[in-house]
Amino acid sequence: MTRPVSIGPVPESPIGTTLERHLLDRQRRMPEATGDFTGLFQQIMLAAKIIASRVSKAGLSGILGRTGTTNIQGEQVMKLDEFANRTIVQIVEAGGHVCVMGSEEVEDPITIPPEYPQGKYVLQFDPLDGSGNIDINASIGTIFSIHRRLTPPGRGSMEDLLQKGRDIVAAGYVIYGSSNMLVYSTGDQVDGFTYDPGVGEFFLSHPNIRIPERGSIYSINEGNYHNWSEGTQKWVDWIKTPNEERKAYSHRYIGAMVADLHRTLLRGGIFVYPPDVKTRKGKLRLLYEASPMAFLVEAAGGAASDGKAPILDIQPRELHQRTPVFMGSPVDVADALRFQES
Ligand code: AHM
Ligand code: MG
Repeated sequence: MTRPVSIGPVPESPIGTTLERHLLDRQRRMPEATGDFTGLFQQIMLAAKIIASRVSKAGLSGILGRTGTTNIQGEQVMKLDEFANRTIVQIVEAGGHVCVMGSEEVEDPITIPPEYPQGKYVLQFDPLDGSGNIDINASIGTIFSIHRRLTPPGRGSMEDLLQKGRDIVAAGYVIYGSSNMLVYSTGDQVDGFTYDPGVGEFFLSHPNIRIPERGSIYSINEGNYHNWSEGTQKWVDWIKTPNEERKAYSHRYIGAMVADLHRTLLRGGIFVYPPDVKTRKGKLRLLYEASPMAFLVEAAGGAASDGKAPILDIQPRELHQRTPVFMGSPVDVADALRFQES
């Protein structure tokens, strides 16, 4: 007779909190919720998984793409940012939860085809931010924000898109890095979820992210030094010089806003894209880059300014409007802004 083999105590359930569960728990706590928001978010989550899968094969599609314009299935090889844009549009437009979308890749508002319902939300996104990093296999991301529509039921319009960041219902980003993460907020707190490719789910890994009061890293494209105002130049000279209160700050610049701000959220410090001294304009786009990130930074206890006012209070006038950006730990942002006044 064979003796039973002891397998020890039954292990605890390894199941963590999935993003799906997190959204449903939130929905249940709001009795007036219709499930529309959760539905839209689930579509964004699906798009993120599809984009992540394609991004992880980016080097491969480059090799295949070099031999001609078709891949081995005989399909056109699309640029990754175009692919990301189409993925989000096609999934969300059919979902029935939005009435109009705005994307960095598309000049005009993206309306919903008549065969689909017109929803009550407005989605704005940068499908693949930092796309210059694709070819060198460095981090890139997707940024998004959700507003309620302002116009009555029917087709959405530009008016729905030109809303302040302060009125965002939810914003987030997906970072495609050494692991893929989705970080989002509805304004009360910021939560981060890491993607487990084996399971195909995002799991809560960074609950309630709080940005440190002050960091030790500044992040700016210093190659533009000679295009900056004297105030910005003096601030950078000051921050990289040690004084009696602190060491010199370290400099880090990945060149993808999502990645630079992801580090800033977790470690503290400051990310800056200042105005050009001649044009007085910034590079980053207000509606689908600066505003969603400012919403997350403020929700995590940080500050986000265009140099004069909070980014979330800027009234947008154009879909692709640009703005200067000073974001991060509240003390570091306050220091940078003091130099802007000089
Ligand atoms: P993109 O959306 O076309 O990729 O451009 C935005 C990116 C940001 O992610 C990044 O912070 C910035 O542009 C980098 O610009 P620069 O190369 O001028 O430093
Ligand atoms: Mg971008």
